[in-house]
Amino acid sequence: MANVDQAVVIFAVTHPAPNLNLLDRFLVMMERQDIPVIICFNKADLGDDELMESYRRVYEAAGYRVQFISTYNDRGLGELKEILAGKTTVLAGPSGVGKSSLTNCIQPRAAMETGDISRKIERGKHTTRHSELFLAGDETYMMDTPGFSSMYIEDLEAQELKDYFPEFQQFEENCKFLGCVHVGERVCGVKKALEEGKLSRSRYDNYLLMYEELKNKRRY
Ligand SMILES: Nc1nc2c(ncn2[C@@H]2O[C@H](COP(=O)(O)OP(=O)(O)OP(=O)(O)O)[C@@H](O)[C@H]2O)c(=O)[nH]1
Ligand SMILES: [Mg+2]
Ligand SMILES: [Zn+2]
Repeated sequence: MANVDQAVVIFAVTHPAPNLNLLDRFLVMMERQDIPVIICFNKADLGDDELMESYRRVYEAAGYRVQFISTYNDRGLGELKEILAGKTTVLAGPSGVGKSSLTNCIQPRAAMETGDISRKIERGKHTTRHSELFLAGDETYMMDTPGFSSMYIEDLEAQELKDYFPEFQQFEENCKFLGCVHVGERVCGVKKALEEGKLSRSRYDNYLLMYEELKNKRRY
């Protein structure tokens, strides 16, 4: 992803339901490459307000900008255009969330093919097969990409993972041990914050899953 200024990661609020584990993995990848991320939930026309607010709370608390959009009723598209203006942005996300639909909304000449999601398994059908870059305004470029369905974090020591969860940092001064990984340590500021509801449970649980995965990988 050379020469990219930022990534807009797109998930659907529903159809397909967002896989927050996949989102958190993507965020770690981008944090590692120092690429700013805007989190965009599409299909807001189908979304339940309470659910959408819960997503907003989790990710704004983690320090990310969260935008709700709909390519069907144009909700949030004006703000998204402002986010894109003057930058080169990669649109990333799982299949079927509306990346190509959004590309067509912003640059109708893109004429990207879009595809229904499978009703039965609620998954996209990998309609877009190659990444394509489009001019979307003055010095503004956007790249539509194929949907991803998994994300492997490589070449990372388990104990470094915490550095890519930006919201942990503010609580680390309350950790007793230097290099605390916030897993089994006694007197841990991050776990305390979690218990006090100052940190999102889903973010922390996904941290733990990734941590265990990275730790086990080292044994091979
Ligand atoms: N309800 C609703 N459906 C949408 C919206 N935007 C896109 N869709 C539908 O979602 C389906 C998938 O859209 P695409 O644009 O092909 O999704 P994609 O992310 O490009 O998928 P891949 O190319 O497979 O990665 C299509 O049936 C679209 O019509 C929206 O805002 N609301
Ligand atoms: Mg597509
Ligand atoms: Zn700790």
